[in-house]
Amino acid sequence: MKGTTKMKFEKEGYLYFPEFLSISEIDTIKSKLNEIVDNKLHEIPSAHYKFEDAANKKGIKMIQDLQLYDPFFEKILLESKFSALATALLGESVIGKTVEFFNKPAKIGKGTPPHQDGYYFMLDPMSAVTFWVALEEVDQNNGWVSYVKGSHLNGVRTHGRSGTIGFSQEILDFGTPSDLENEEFIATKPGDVLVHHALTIHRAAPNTSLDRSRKALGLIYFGASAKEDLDAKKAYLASLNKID
Ligand SMILES: O=C(O)CCC(=O)C(=O)O
Repeated sequence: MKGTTKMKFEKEGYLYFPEFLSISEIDTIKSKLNEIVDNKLHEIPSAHYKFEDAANKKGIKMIQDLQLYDPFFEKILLESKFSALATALLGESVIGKTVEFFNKPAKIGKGTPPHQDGYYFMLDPMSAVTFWVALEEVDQNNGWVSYVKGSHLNGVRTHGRSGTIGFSQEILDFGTPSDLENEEFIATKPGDVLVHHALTIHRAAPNTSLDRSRKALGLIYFGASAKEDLDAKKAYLASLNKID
């Protein structure tokens, strides 16, 4: 990675890498995911996957911790271009934390509320990055992702309940002139990759298209120096279980 790329990441809080993965790599990921969704969901604890239509268990929305259920995803997390890039971006060795599948089914896929991953991570120092891998064409109609440029430099904003399945927290005062002026929406093609710092504010639009899904893979890495506040995290997770 070039020094200027790292400087851009440090200044803006996110990067866009077109064609980071090949179409054949994307096809393999998609067929692995299809296999899990169609035939293996029952092997995964129900707390680790969610449907957009929860009442009718229709429209898979997300699967968490894929690395625990398939060695293919464990390998992508631990021995890949992603872990190498995370190391370069954070400037230290990294720990691969999780691989997630994010989908927004056509018509019903809800928007992802504005949030900072670091609010959930509870790390000190906040050394962590999230990759977002487009598995399909994504644009304004089916749930493109946006970032607020430079927002990682201003600490953690106040979050509260969002009411959105899978993304329970949102930034309560999101939408200030500065948020909106600095927000960039990014259209992506299969194989394109976005990466953001744990404090970068981001969200995604709903899928209002009639017949296109919006599939993506997320990968999270913590820097070796980042210490998790495990008690705070436990208390936070317990509070979520009580109210969600
Ligand atoms: O794909 C989405 O809708 C949200 C992704 C996200 O919030 C993330 O990658 O941190």
